[in-house]
Amino acid sequence: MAFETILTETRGHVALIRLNRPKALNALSDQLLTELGTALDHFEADDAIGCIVLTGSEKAFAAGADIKEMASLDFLTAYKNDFAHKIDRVAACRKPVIAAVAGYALGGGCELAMSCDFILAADTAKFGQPEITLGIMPGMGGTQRLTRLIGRSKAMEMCLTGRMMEAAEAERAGLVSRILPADDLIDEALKTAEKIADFSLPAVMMAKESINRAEEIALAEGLRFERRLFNAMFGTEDQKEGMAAFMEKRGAQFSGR
Ligand code: CO8
Repeated sequence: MAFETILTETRGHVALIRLNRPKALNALSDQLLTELGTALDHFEADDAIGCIVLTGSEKAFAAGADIKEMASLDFLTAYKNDFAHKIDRVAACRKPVIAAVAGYALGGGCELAMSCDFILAADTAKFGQPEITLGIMPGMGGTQRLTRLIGRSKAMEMCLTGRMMEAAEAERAGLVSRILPADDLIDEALKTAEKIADFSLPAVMMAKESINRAEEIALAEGLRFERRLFNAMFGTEDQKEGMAAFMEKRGAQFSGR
């Protein structure tokens, strides 16, 4: 696949997507979000891929939506084109997507990272929702996902002041799952992704789907949803293989069936 604003590669069963607009600190242009969506379509459809890592550069995961592109937008164009909806493709990906964040993850960049399934952060990572300093508010999930992840008080403070959060605070607050030395970020993210990709793909996809449901519905319905997916697992060859391997004291070889 040839893209202008992202780079893609595969390593075994893992796909690595790198945001690549270095001169603009990976600002999320319309083209970048379109290309990202196309890459996700491709990797989601590729049976050989079990997990996707999304990353940026050492300096910036992404410094937000492209301000230069947005500056002259009028209401009707913004409303009709609904540029922000393109980020929905990330959360809609049925395979796991890990955000590997180094440097700035600001505005739409923070929102993009939060659209992934979890965030591995370099010790250099800085998260923020600085839209308020531009005379706007978050528009790609910042007021919603950030609030669910770190709670109302911190989300409110970050969105109302635009202050940045360092990696350590982000981990304490529950925004990121782990902090890694910057030099190890990509290797560790790929290792984590390989581990996930080696498991049963249907089990991974259903676990992801079920956890995502937890954010949308009440507990009793969520538990019923989980139970239905759990019972469905007994229709897979991978369940037979996983449990047989345990009893035979050997490693499981999952086929994704
Ligand atoms: N958009 C466009 N260009 C950018 C962006 C951006 N978000 N961020 C950085 N750049 C560009 C700079 O303009 C500069 O380009 P040039 O060399 O041509 O002037 C280049 O990247 C390097 O940036 P700096 O020189 O500013 O680098 P510094 O190291 O001095 O500063 C910062 C780094 C602190 C990250 C600084 O660049 C900054 O504050 N950037 C803007 C951060 C921001 O406000 N992000 C929020 C954007 S709004 C948003 O994301 C809304 C999401 C909802 C969208 C809904 C769509 C309709």
